[in-house]
Amino acid sequence: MIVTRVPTTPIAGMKPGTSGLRKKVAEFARPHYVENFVQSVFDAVRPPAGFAGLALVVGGDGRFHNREAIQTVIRMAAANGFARVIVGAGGILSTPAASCVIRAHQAFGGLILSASHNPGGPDGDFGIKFNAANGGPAPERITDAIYARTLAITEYLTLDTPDLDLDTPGTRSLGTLAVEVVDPVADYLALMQRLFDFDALRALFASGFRLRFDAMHAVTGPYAHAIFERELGAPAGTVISGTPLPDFGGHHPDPNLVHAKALYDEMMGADAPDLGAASDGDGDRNLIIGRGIFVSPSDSLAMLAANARCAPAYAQGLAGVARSMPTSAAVDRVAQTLGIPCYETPTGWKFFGNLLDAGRITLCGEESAGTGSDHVREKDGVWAVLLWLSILAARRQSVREIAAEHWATYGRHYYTRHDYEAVETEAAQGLMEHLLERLPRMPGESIAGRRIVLADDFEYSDPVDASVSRHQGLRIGFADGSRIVYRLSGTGTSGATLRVYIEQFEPDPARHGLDPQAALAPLITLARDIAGIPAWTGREAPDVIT
Ligand code: G16
Repeated sequence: MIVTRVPTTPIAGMKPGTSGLRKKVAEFARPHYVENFVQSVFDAVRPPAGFAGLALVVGGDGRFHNREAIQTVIRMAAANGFARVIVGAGGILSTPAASCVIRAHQAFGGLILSASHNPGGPDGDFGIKFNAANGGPAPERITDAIYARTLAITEYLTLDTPDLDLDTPGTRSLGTLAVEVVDPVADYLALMQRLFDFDALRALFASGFRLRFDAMHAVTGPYAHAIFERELGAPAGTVISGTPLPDFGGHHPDPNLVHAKALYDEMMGADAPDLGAASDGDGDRNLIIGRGIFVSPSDSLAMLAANARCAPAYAQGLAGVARSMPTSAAVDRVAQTLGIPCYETPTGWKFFGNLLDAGRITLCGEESAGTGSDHVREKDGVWAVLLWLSILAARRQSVREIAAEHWATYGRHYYTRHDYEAVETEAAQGLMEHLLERLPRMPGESIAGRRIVLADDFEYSDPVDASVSRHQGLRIGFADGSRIVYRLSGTGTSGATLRVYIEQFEPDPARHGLDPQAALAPLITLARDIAGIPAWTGREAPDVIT
């Protein structure tokens, strides 16, 4: 095996964001771009004894540029001395499945090629992230080291070899590297069979229960066809848009009420199925809609936590739960009732890793449509649907009935997120800096009849490794328990995306049936006015409301 050492120079802007490096495809397609980043990852994580004897998992969500990038990664893994690469057939592995495969095969780690819910195709986005041996996204100290390496890189190691056949399962050699092409679904399906009672779920479908799962022409198609239709006996057609396409069929694979509008409309229609669900580009997010009712991700997390015992994996109860800071406090109330701890972390799944590894939490989730458990170290869209199905099978009630009972028991956290996308970066930063500067004077002030009791820049001290993460979002809390949070997204690729998270607690069951936008209208206006959003951004209204 002749290793080629290619001289290179640093390329600016390779700082990993909320979840790895995400850029336009055109950027990733530049000469040396993928190579510089992958070599920087290898250099940052290389053990003292090198990669000899170690396995690397590689897979992606099938988006445009996936196949080219995977061939590059495999050549570089061989040149850098890995013993094995485990790659999903066709270059496909959903993000949770990649996490599962890393853990199942005791791999050193994995490279996941995805820009998640971001649009795909030649003009869309691409991304790469490194997951460690626990199956989870690299923590900040590793992503910081990777970034530092991208600024100092002088060469990368590769081979001058033709592309490998990655479509046929089996093992082939590339120099001293064994390349194992595996069924992307097999390990993941085996794990789901251990977590859930597949017989009970088969009985649910046999009783006429109807699910509609929109795979959005993204990576969950093969998983959903295999699990819902073939294993659990849901009729053909249960899974729609189930073939992964490089451009996601021209759609935006973000399972929210804007991009999964057709599913939403079907679920609000006269003959709606019992459960509607969707997942995103790389299969880690989930959207849950019951017949006639959308369940917000924050509520879904709370309802899953309250009912997790319905699935065998969680029958013994939960060790604890966690949510990202902007996620509503609905799950906090469930934790309080269950008498278990509830942790508040910054946005980003990587922050749950230590808590899961230490056994402090069993379930966690985020407002950004992510829910997961200690079964892998990523959020998991198909798993979330299986847990909802388990609850519906056990309780024999509709989603609407379960939600109404939940709110009657715990109260309802009305919640919405308003996104202002592709805002000029300087304007967005100016808005945040101006607000940050005013925060210390806010506590004690009253605005529009609401007294501010908390105003800060969220900071997280990890209880396991004591690392501190600063500047994780600006919070303004009011005496009545309502809250506004401002953050700049760490996953966008055009300008800045301003996220405004708005939450208000409603204890009175007589007021639980309102439309969230109506229930929150005064607070939404307040959020706009406090930050001066139109003046800074030139926008009168958000681009996406979830
Ligand atoms: C990623 C992260 C999530 C985060 C989300 C939104 O999700 O894994 O933890 O909540 O981005 O982040 P931001 O608000 O910074 O855009 P995904 O599904 O894109 O990998």
